[in-house]
Amino acid sequence: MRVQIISFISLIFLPISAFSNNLTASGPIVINGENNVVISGLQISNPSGPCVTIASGSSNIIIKNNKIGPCEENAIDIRSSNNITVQNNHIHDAVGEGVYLFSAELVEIKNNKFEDVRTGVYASIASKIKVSHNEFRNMQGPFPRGQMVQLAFTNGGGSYISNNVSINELGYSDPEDAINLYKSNGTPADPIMIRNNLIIGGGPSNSGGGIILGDGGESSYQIAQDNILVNPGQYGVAVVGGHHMQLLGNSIYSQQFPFTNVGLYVWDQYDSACANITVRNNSVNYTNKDGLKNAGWNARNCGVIDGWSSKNNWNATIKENVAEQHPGLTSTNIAVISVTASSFHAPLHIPQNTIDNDLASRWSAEGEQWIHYDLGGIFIVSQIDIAFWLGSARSYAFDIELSVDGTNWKQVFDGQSGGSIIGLESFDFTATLARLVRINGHGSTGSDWNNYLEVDIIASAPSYYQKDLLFKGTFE
Ligand SMILES: [Ca+2]
Ligand SMILES: [Ca+2]
Repeated sequence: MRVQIISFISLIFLPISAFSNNLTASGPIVINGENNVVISGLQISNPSGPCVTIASGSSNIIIKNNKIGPCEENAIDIRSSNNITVQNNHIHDAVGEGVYLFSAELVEIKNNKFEDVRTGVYASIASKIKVSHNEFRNMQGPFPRGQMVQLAFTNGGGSYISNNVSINELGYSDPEDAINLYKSNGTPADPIMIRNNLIIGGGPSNSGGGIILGDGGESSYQIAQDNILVNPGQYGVAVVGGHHMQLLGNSIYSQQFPFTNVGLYVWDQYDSACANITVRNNSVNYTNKDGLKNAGWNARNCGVIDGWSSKNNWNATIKENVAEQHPGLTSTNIAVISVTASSFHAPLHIPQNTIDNDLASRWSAEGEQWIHYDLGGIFIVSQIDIAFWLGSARSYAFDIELSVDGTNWKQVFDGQSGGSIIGLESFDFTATLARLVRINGHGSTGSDWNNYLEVDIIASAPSYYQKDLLFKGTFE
């Protein structure tokens, strides 16, 4: 096996963070016509081309537990190869695609984090492409790239795009469609399935949006089901050609933006013999660029659309937290994956004491201080319970901020505890999508110390959402 690895000898002179997880720095890796290769534990970058290349009939290749980027071309470039697994990598800062597939078969891409790449996953002339449980943040485009996932000329059964989270922040990204199926065909028994994806953010493209089926025509047997879209861009979910297409149970919300047009539409854009389209159980609340509700548009050139007028909620009252109204949500006390604080009273009163389910242990910090929780995935947070030291004698002042991305924070609570409660006291607020929770403590009526015995974050996630399967890299 010809794997090129450039090892740094002078580890001591490098930033500690780069090696805190025992990744070995590496230049580009090329696998050419080889079988049974595992690429693991590397920090791979390339200032002049792709980071990882798999080519020429390679088979049984596993790429896992790597940090890949920056890359001057595609982060992972796979051509004419099969049986590839790309799992639990942090793929970032690629001028090209995160994973590029050409003439590839049986590729499973799961549990990765993609960040600042041109397109997350792009496949052309491919089959059996499985993309699930990944996080995609800030696709950089530009047009015609910029998708979270695009499958082009991908045919046959065994392909799906499911349980992924896409976050595109306006001003930090240039996405096109989050998910685009171009001239691709599933089978009657095994359609190409786009299911249970959470898509947050889109624009400013005037053409890109959420999920598009049948792009380019010459398409069939595709299903978009139970996806949640919040401000996804120019449109939410669409069929633009082909036959045997289904849009089922999607929740689509957008506020007004300069680029918003319509929530859900069916239009044979390519004179593609469009037929057998089903649109059922979708909920839409979508505002166009003129400030008018524009939930759905049927161009009426795909024949009778099953369910169009009677089986959808075109006047849904769902809001930005469209996910909270999704079926199957149950709020529970979330097991956070990490807690940090701006300060603590060493050595005893550490931040971890707020999540040990022990009302005898506490976090204490003097003055204006914050404590910060990472939920390990995006949840719908609606309530936080806090037990305070001497909570029945003192009223504590604090505010709560939530964030999906660690950049944009939304204050959901600003107030005081009751001052008469022993044990956990509940603080409710509008259900809000969040991965990160920050409580800013402002002391109490007793002193300027913040003393929290226990903090329970009450949240829910869509029923399909499996936090354990989301990216768990320990790379940063
Ligand atoms: Ca607890
Ligand atoms: Ca405790």
